[in-house]
This record gives sequence, C-alpha cells and structure tokens, in this order.
Amino acid sequence: DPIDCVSRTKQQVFTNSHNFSLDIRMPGVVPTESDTYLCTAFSLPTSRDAYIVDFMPHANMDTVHHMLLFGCQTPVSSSSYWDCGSVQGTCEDEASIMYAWARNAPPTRLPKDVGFKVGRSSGMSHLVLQIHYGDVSAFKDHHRDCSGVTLRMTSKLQPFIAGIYLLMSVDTVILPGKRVTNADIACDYTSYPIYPFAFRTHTHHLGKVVSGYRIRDGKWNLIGRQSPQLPQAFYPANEEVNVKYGDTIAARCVFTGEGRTFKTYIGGTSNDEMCNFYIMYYMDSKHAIPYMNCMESGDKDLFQHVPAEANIPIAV
Ligand code: IYT
Ligand code: CU
Ligand code: CU
Repeated sequence: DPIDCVSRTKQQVFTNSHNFSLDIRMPGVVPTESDTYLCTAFSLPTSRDAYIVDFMPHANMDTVHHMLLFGCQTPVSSSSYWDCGSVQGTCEDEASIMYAWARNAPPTRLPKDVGFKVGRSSGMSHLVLQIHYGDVSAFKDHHRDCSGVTLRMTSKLQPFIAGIYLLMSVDTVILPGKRVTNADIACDYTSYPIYPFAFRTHTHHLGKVVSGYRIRDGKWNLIGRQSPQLPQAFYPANEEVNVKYGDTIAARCVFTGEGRTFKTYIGGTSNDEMCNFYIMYYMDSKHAIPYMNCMESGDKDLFQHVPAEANIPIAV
C-alpha cells in the first residue's frame, strides 16, 4: 500500500464512541546513511485506560528493515524524531516492546479479546516507534518516509491483557574462536497463569539459535525456537504451553566465537552480543501484569536436561 505522509492532525480517528485508531508514523524523514535507527514518540490520551487490539503496519519494503513499537513513561527526546541507534536510546525509563515488524516475516496479530493496556493507570503514557532503515539507496530522490503502524484501539475493558515476559542474559562472555558458548537463563514463575501466543528472539551476529521453555514437574516443553539471524519478528508460540505458579521459565542462546578475534560481551553495539527471548502472552485482566523479566543465569544441573534441539543451529 502507498506510504502517504498523513497529516498529524488526523492522528486519532474515532469509528464509534469506544473504538478509534491511532496513527503512529515517522514525520516524513529522509535518512541519509544505511543502517540508521530513527525513533519518534507519541503521547497517549491519559484521561482513561485504552487497549490496543490490533496493529496495521505501513512499511516501505525498499527501505525499512524492521520496526519496533515500545511503551514507556519518558521518551529520551521530545523532538519530532531522533537518532536512536546505540548512542541515544528510546526511553529514559524501562521500555516494554509491544510490536515488531520485520521484512519478510508475517506480522503479529493479537488473539480475540486480548489487548495491550495503555494510558491512564497503565504507567505507559508514551509510545515510541523505532525504525531501522537498511538500504537508503531508495532515498536518492529525497522522498520523505512516513512508515509506521496504525493501532486499532478501544476504551472497552478487554477480558485478557497482553504482556511481555523478557528473558535476557546479563553476563555472557564469548571467547574468540571458541566454537560454542551457551547463554542459559531461568527463573521460577510465581504469578497468575499466562498464556504465551508469540515469541521473539534477539541476538547480534554470533547467535545461532534461541529456544524458550516451560519446565513443569521436571518436564521441558518448548514455547518457541528460532534463529536470531532470521527476521526478528514475533512468531507464533506453541499454544499448548501455558505457565503457572510453580513452573520454571528457561531459555538458551547458542553462540559461536568462530571468526572473532576479541572477547565478546553483552552490550549495545554490533561488536557486542545480546541473548533475549521475549514471550508475548495474555493473562486474565483481573490480575494482569503487563511486563515481567528474568535475568538470572540458569544453573548447570537444570540445563543438563535441556532438550537436544536447543543445541542444534537453525540454517538460514
Ligand atoms: C542488554 C540487552 O539484552 N538488551 C536487550 C533487552 C532489553 C530490551 C528492553 C533490555 C531492556 C529493555 O528495556 I525493551 I533494560 C535489548 O536491548 N534488545 C533489543 C531492543 O532494544 C529491544 C531487541 O531488539 O530485542
Ligand atoms: Cu533491522
Ligand atoms: Cu541487541
């Protein structure tokens, strides 16, 4: 569909008294270098709670490599847009990812009766859209880009609230030349039941495969497994696997240090690495928790029982 630069005055459009749509777009940007990350922020109406129930992406395939949408309280900039590569980030406070679009990957849809809660009581007054512009040769004509996403929203309370559980490694070190390094993460789950429906993996160049599991009564069940070298979108999770009080959530990232001449640490640049497994879930709205994370390294005894597939690289 054509990427027309919409006027910012028509950002919010009501379809009836409860339902509206919100247009989150770049304000007509012209990136000049390949691999530029640009961010733009939107403040949400905070007079009442609202729920995001669907995402409609508008991305120019020639230039947009990926788009991420975050919710937070305080974006790092109040400019209409800013460079949010590794120097300036997205938010001053903790950001929570809500949507990912990546070239050549099918877009995520929320299940029926599920919404991300935003606005008044959610502690999420802003949305930040991050766009990674890959190849900028299509900008030789200096056209302006307004890629982004339209959110379908409602003020009606949804039966289920969407949330994100992030597992991340904080202490992995990958030695140069070493063929295999695992980053293992695990936490006991001590809250109300969650129902995973999508997952996303993220590493930089050295990641081969990332897998996430629920462990119940010693039995490992796969939530999702993917190569982080494929488009880093949210992919459908294994729907049979819910997580309840007493379970353990675990993830393994497999890295290789082959071809590296220096030690690699966790960090923000492309010479650093990350090990992330994101679970997008829904939860009964009566006791909904929209954001949880796990940063504990999983112990050796536990990971002795990790299914073999977690060690098998996915060819890309
Ligand atoms: C050190 C690390 O692993 N950073 C990840 C995970 C992360 C995401 C968010 C950490 C925090 C956040 O608020 I949202 I603290 C990381 O930066 N991942 C990137 C994006 O920045 C989201 C990714 O693409 O998953
Ligand atoms: Cu990208
Ligand atoms: Cu990263």
